[in-house]
Amino acid sequence: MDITLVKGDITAQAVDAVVNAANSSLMGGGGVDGAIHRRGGPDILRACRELRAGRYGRGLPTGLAVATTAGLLPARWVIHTVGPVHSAAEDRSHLLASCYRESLRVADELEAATVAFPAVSTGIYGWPMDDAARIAVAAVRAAERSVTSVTEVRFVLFDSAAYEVFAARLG
Ligand code: AR6
Repeated sequence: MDITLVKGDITAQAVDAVVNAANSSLMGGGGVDGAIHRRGGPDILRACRELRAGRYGRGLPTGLAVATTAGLLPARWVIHTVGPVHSAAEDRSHLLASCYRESLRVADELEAATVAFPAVSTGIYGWPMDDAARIAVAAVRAAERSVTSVTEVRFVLFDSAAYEVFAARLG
């Protein structure tokens, strides 16, 4: 499995699966979530509503992941995951690691080969970039042994500062 880095917009990635930094409601929001729903069109929200009417009636728990159509995005699926809000009082890093692990498990179930991740929890949810990069890289490397179909994990960083932090972590 290759781990690659791109500076840019996650909604422009031509991959099998794009990961969304969603919230439990699955009803959209700002940041990556807003961009994905804007560019992907109403089919994604429709699919999220069906999940809320069915299996995820109480919302998608933090650290888990679920797939929908990617609508008009140049991808086949959106995998929605809910990152933890950063807390100085409590160590929630296992939940952030779980977002990467669970998203890759869902991607593998779909037989996706290429998966693009944003830096989950580093925007509105306030996670410091360097710590988030450390957790993300470790979680993806740890998942490497259990995935069979995924051949590329692409971290898509929105700005140069985030890109440099991930590049340093990847070595
Ligand atoms: N492509 C790639 N990265 C992006 C993009 C983009 N188009 N837009 C923002 N980023 P965030 P979170 C970066 O806030 O912290 C939503 O309201 C951004 O600079 O999208 O997990 C949800 O509904 C940051 O580094 O996600 C939730 O309520 C990173 O992506 C909440 O925000 C993640 O920022 C989730 O917050």
